[in-house]
Amino acid sequence: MSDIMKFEVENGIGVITINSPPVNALGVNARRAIAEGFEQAWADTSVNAIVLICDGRTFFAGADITEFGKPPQQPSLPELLEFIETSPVPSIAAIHGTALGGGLETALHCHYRIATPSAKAGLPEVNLGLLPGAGGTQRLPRIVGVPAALEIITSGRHVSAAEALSLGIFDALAEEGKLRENAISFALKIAEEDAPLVRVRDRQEHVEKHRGDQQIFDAFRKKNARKFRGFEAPERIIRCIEAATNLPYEEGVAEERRLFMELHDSIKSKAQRYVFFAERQTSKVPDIPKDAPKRDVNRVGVIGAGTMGGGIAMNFLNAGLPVTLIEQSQDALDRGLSVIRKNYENSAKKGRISGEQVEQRMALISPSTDYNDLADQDLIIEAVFETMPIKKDVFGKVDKIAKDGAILASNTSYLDLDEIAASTSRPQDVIGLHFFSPANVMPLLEIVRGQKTGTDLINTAMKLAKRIGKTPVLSRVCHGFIANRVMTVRGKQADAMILQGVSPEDIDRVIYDYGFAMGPFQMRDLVGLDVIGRGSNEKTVASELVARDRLGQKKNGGYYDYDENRKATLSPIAMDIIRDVASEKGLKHTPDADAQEIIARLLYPVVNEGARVLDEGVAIRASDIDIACIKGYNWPVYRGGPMFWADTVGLDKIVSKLNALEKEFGDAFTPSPFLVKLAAEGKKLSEVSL
Ligand code: T1G
Repeated sequence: MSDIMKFEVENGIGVITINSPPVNALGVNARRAIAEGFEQAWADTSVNAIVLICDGRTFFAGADITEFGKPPQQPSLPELLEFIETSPVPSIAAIHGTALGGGLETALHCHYRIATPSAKAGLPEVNLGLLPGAGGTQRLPRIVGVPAALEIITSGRHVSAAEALSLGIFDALAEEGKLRENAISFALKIAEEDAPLVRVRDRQEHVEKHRGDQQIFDAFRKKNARKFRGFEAPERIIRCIEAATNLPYEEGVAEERRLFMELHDSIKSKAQRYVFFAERQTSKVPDIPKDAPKRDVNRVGVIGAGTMGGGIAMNFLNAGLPVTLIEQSQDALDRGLSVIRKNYENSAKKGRISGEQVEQRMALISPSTDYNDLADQDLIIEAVFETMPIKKDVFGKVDKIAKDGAILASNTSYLDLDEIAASTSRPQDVIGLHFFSPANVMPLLEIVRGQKTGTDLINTAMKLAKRIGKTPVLSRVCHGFIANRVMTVRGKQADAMILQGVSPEDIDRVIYDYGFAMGPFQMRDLVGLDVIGRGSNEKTVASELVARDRLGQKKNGGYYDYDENRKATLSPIAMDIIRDVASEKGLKHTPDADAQEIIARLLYPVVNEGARVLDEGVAIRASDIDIACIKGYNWPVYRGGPMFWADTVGLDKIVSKLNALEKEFGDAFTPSPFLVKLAAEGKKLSEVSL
């Protein structure tokens, strides 16, 4: 008898309850328990209908992702679902929380679905580089129709209960908190009606009307080509839905199985499944238990209402937290406030928030030019100019004003937090909260732990990150912390390569083809060369472009010239500057570099720097570095990040190439001894954890 399944009969309704924390994932024990429950229900002649429900936080949230890649255990999910669908009595799935992936597929093998108003449904397998592999691609179109199924399955989004009801995914809504009771009543009504049992698989009306219609699929592919670029799952999902439309169910589900296994065995899906767990590891700090003390944060102060300060403030406003926004002058404050308002109004125009929410959030701001207004804030974040004297001055002032126990945070992107902390009387209350621009958009939040930062502060910051919808990554103090430090080497090598005669266009194309949204030079033109090159005194191509007032897309072009449609063509002026700077530096021309060479020159040093970051204890695990690069620099998720990707390339191959590059170009390529050791021992870089 399974200890995670309870079977009870109430008024002739057999209630199967599964309780398999944390999310009732459909691991082998849950699958066997469900089978047992249905067998008990069918053996009980008093049972006229069956309710399948879960205890805990949610209905089945999908297959157990930890089982992927391991030897399959019977019954497989498809086998289980085919089994429960043979039910001779009506089966009703009672849904709360998030019925996702295999969880929703389980519900689609029941005759009916009832849910709480707060429940959500979805087939998010695409986020794992997979597709619904237990009939979801064949059944959802049979309920919601082809267009909606294409959008829901390729986006992987959660569908609200109200939308699910209107689409027919749910047949009824229960009262919040009365799911079990309402599901039993619903089952009683169904049993009394004694209507013929219709299986989802037998419903043809929604798919028949698109039979033979190739256009709907081709148009969908075309519309989403940019979004799907580099991913393998969306195209296979579309093919499954084509099969659902044009083939009998059995053939369609066989095609789904075949395409699922192709994805399951692919490196890109393994990378995305790795990222799924990696992003859930980042908030786990080995020396800080989850229940460690933390501080309450209900009021936030932000010093600096510029691009970063305004964006940072918006994160807290979005979470409903009041923000005291400090600037040096009323003009600067007004400018900052108008940018925040404009950002919100743009979101409202796009329908992301309502006009009322714009006003609610703006009303949470207390603008001020007086530091004394920070006296009762729980958390004070400075986002002032990135120079140590200014940071120290700000922290010195805040130290005198902030209440005891206030958290004093710096948004510095590379300065020494310990030195900043030392300018206060309370280094244990000082932490780095490094947001990535645009701060209200980019999901990465590097939490910088100083030598004296209190563990309760770390715990508080980890929970605060989740509260404001950020992915936290813990970093010790070093120049550039994690994401900027490892990704800066890519930029350095890109600069070196163009001075050795490799075209910026070739470099950008190779990096784009690897999966980044754009290459380093296109990115600089987009961000603005005056921003990129700020603070550097060295004569570089970028500084020369700025000197000629070529700031990138925003002014006169940069590495590229742009037509009225922003179509880029490599700029002859930039090429002249490159040749001038190269000849001044006396750099030798490198033979034409092919894509493989460009990838090695730009990305192997990133891997190498990541190994150093690990070896120095700056990051607590390799997968944190991957998450930092994915969430901070849009490293393609289907590559898994630099650490995971390095394992797919082979550490020994990377080390030997670095050795060769070191001989040719010097110590920028000297392999990290830690990387050399891992390669020699045949270990995986992505599995390194403190
Ligand atoms: N399998 C195994 N563990 C899972 C899991 C899953 N499907 N979902 C969550 N967990 C763990 C997670 O690692 C964490 O563990 C804990 O549960 C809480 O998760 C055949 C092939 C359900 C919305 O993709 O989207 O079905 O860190 O921190 O923020 O067609 O988890 O505590 O040890 O995310 O409240 C499809 C994935 C699978 C859903 C809850 N299903 N999960 O979010 O908590 S493939 C999914 C989520 C499939 C079939 C196919 C979220 C959540 P720990 P959490 P949360």
